Amino acid sequence: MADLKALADAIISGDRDAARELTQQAADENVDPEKILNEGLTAGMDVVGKKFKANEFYVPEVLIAARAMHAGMEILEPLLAEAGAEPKGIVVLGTVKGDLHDIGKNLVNMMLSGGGFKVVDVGIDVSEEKFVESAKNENADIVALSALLTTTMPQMKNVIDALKEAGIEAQTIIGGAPVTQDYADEIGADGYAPDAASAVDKAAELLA
Ligand code: B1M
Repeated sequence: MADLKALADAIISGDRDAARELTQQAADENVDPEKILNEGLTAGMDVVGKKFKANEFYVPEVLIAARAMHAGMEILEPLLAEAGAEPKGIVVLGTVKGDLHDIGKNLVNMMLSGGGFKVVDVGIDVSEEKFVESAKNENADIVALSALLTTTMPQMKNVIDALKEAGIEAQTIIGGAPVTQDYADEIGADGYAPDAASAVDKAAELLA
């Protein structure tokens, strides 16, 4: 019988083969794909996020868990699409212009995807025009900006201003090592998250 607790545990321990097998087993038994996602894959990633925040897990453990999550998602995605399951929200995510750092951004992507959001990753060195265009095209609920350099932080304000100018109502979340809540307040971002797991909480809070 499908064991979603074991599936969550497979994600937490980063066991890709077990994650794939247990997802397939649950799908074969016609368990609702949303239930498999929420009680298996996302439940596991939620624990991973909490452990990461508490410094019990580090970047490698998160990457391995995300890899296991992807293995399950490969099976689940077509089933979710068939069932017409809605994501929790659409997030356009990128590292701002002039900045090539993407390891943190990729973790944010993995956590948000694991948390049930549709993430459109627009990459690194992304101009304000590109953020505006993607937010429009994707009908984004959230535009999420990462910056790792003190010299590229001001670009976050340019993106936020450009979104406002274009009349885009998406909420904005910013993060990255030099970014702070004070800075978010200063430039008019809707939210700040200090780490990838907190970005999921913040996104959920903003869309609640
Ligand atoms: Co660069 N680099 N780097 N670098 N680099 C730093 C950031 C630096 C602190 C190193 C140092 O001097 N001690 C320094 C910045 C100084 C500053 O501005 N304050 C620096 C510099 C100066 C530079 C160059 C200018 C160096 C040069 O060429 N002279 C250059 C700039 C290139 C450019 O971007 N234009 C440069 C280049 C590079 C590499 C390309 C070599 C490489 C990046 C590879 C890649 O990303 N694919 C690199 C790396 C690896 C680093 C360090 C060593 C590690 C960054 C990292 O990935 N950390 C870094 C020093 C350090 O941090 N120890 C450094 C791990 C990652 C998981 O953490 O990205 O902080 P982080 O993400 C966290 C949170 O910040 C948060 O969640 C993540 C996980 O919880 N977070 C968000 C991130 N984005 C978020 C978005 C959110 C929410 C949370 O919401 C949307």
